[in-house]
Amino acid sequence: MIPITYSAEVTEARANGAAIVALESTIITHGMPFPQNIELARQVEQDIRDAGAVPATMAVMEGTLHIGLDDDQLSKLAQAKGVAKLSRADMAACIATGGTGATTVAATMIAAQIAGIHVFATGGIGGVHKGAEDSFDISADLMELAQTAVTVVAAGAKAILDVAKTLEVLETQGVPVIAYGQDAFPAFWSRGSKLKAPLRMDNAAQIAAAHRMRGELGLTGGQLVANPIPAEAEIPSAELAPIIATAQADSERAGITGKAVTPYLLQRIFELTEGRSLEANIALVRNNARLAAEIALELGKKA
Ligand code: PSU
Ligand code: MN
Repeated sequence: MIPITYSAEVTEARANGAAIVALESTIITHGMPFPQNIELARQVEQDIRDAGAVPATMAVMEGTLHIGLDDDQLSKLAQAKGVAKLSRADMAACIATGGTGATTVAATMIAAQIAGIHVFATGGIGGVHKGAEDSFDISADLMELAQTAVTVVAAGAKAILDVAKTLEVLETQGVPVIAYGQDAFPAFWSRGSKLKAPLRMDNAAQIAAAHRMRGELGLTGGQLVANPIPAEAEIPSAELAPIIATAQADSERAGITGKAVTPYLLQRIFELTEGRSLEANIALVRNNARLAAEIALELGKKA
């Protein structure tokens, strides 16, 4: 049996068949500094409630899988040191040994599926890292999208990744990549990019219908919705390119590998932009939460 706990509001939402949106916790523990991380975590949950759905932030705490955290738990996690970063490979061991860990996109999708939650909002997904032809560093998030039926709303992929290779792997793995309201695949801090997204949809109802149809066709896996950052929060990619290159070089020089790579790069970029990247990050996560709530509400309607 899985040691599992549902927050009070998620328990109520499940009983009433209300729309629920999953949220990850690695963005809180490894993606942003304190106290902005807890402020964002609370704000995003409230955005989801304001949009008429219920938030479920996922985490493993002392060996229990939490589907939804109360404010105390959220605040504890945001300030805890040495929290594990859980992907598909780590989740069972963490729960079985009574550990505490934050869920990445992959682990959050697994938790969502266990709880019967179909929609998940985050900032950026993991992907194929630059230089992956040597390092083989490809996030387990991509393979999770290929096998777990959750629609993930993100703002595209950060330029710390090789975005073209990331799109190729998603195509190979049969993951629909849907740009929201535009043709271009958004580049996280910027709305546009030179890359065209394979699919485009202009409203939440279409995304919900496509999610449902994949289930009817018996296709495993989820969908990636790439939602461009709001125009007023955008940072031009030319400004960030040299900063990302510096972060990358620092990471190599420091010999960072494995699951430490993404948190290291994110932290370096926050430092090098003196927090400017953080403001954009917050705006896009909130924007993704609102769209995810709309999709969850659409999925809740009788087809
Ligand atoms: N990209 C971001 N912010 C993040 C992450 C990625 O822009 O917080 C986190 C997510 O939790 C994602 C994880 O699932 O990093 C990917 O880590 P890795 O590349 O080690 O698979
Ligand atoms: Mn990796």
